[in-house]
Amino acid sequence: MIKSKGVLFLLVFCMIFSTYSIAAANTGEAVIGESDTVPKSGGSGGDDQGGTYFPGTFLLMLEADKPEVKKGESFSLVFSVEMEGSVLKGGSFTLEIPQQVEGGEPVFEEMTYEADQDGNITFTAGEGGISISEKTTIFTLPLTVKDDAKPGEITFVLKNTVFALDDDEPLELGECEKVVTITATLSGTIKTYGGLKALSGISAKLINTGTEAENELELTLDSSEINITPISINSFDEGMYKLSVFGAGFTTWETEFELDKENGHNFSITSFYPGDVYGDTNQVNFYDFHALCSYLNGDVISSEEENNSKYNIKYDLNRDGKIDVNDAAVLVQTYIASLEGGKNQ
Ligand SMILES: [Ca+2]
Ligand SMILES: [Ca+2]
Repeated sequence: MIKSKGVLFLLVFCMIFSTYSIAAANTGEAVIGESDTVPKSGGSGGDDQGGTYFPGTFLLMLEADKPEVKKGESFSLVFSVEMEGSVLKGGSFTLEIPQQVEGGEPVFEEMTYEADQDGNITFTAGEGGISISEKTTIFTLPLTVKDDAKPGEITFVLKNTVFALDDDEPLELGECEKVVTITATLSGTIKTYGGLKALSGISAKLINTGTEAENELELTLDSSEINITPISINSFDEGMYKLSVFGAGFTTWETEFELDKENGHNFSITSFYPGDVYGDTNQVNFYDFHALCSYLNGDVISSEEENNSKYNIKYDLNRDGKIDVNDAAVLVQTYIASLEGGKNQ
């Protein structure tokens, strides 16, 4: 269902295609007629020879560089215009930005602009204006989907569009909109313990329990947690899945669930514990502490030393390249946390 919507939106271009009827008078003035598709119109034009030159066709386009976006993903909204034979001097518009996204600064082509807090933007072209004939980009707006955005369609509306063309009165053009779909995703955060420095030997897999097809998930580490990079639900068949997070020296975290194509999944994992260096019970306990201390035996074992066959990553619980008393401290900390949090929940 979401896929078919996505195809539909590929076809949705915001276009206001406005044809003006022009009646030339002997005085050289041209009268711009009312248009069904442009709520208001105005302006006049003429040349010294009495002919009419005011452009007959306006095409405004609001487009996105991606029809579907995920939580946390960046994309661009592009406003462009096609007006045969016109020189654009400046203008203004109001841009409504849905709350599911946050934006950067718009980037105007060869123009300066001012924006107020209500989304009203006034722009001015450089000296002499900008000649427009073929499709010309007015601005590009970089946007990012917020991490708490709900999946679904969002609409960008550009309205109150006024263009100053040539030396004529400002011309009020219509409204323009673009629909973008935020796709349901699988994402998550994994709490870390003891100041984890790297993700060496740590991975997460999504396994279809029916077909046993496996997908390795991309992980990133920030100061306090591991993030599962959001992945579009549309990539997966419906059915039951297992999510596993595992690492050398860590307890394994697993859950089974039915894929929710409408809403997606966001896992908050707090019981992926460093310290399970001994035994197969998926627990951190005194035996692990004893094993680490015996292995360490008062030495600092570094992965930096050449041909260091003694370094075993499973004991390097904070993944700083050394096995030392700090890793024993991590084990104690995680042992307490695992007592409070229960066994591998
Ligand atoms: Ca253990
Ligand atoms: Ca270490």
